Amino acid sequence: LKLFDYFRSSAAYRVRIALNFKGLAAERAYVHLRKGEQMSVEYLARNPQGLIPALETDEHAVLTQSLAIIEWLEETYPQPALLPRAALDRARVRAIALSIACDIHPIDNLRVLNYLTRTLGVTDAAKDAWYEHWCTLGLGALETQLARESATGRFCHGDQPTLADVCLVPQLANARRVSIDVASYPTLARIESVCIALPAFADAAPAKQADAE
Ligand SMILES: N[C@@H](CCC(=O)N[C@@H](CS)C(=O)NCC(=O)O)C(=O)O
Repeated sequence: LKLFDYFRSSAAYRVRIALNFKGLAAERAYVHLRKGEQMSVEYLARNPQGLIPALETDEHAVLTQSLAIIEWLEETYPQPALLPRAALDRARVRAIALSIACDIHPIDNLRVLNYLTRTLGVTDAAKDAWYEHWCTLGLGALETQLARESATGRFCHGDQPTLADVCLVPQLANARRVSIDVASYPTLARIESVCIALPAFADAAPAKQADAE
């Protein structure tokens, strides 16, 4: 396995957690997003979207989209599992994961923020307000959901880590980077503290990566 990675990419961070959780080693190829390496001819040949992560399998298939990659890992290396067994439980876990991966993360992505400032000419302050608005809106809804649902346990779903936690922890790291007060989401912060005590999560943290700056 070879992961096309960037330490600060929260989508790649999800895949790093999943790989660690399943005890899988992956070679790394670093793609520096701030230097625009995701738009190099070489990388675009692998992923025409120009987004990190991508995972190259041992058979040289290139997988893209972090959740598709993690679902592939789950199907190929089922244990330990990141999805519960029952269909209703799986739907809840996927819904939490997708509320982050589809509704929070994409509109706060680097290329969106660059478009706001470089193309639409909004100020840095307005760009930061955009980020905070969408991030706090999404995290607030997730806090309400997780706080009131009995299916929430030590982790987002029950007492084992799932795909939902794999998405939550990197998104909270992103929120902190833009000075959002994570403590104001007590359920999310509590789950995060349980997750980061596990080596699979801790070792995937941006600061621990070989390309960290
Ligand atoms: N939905 C994609 C999102 C991938 C994504 O947006 N990756 C970001 C880093 S977290 C990226 O490569 N951004 C480059 C850019 O915005 O130019 C996934 O889950 O893999």
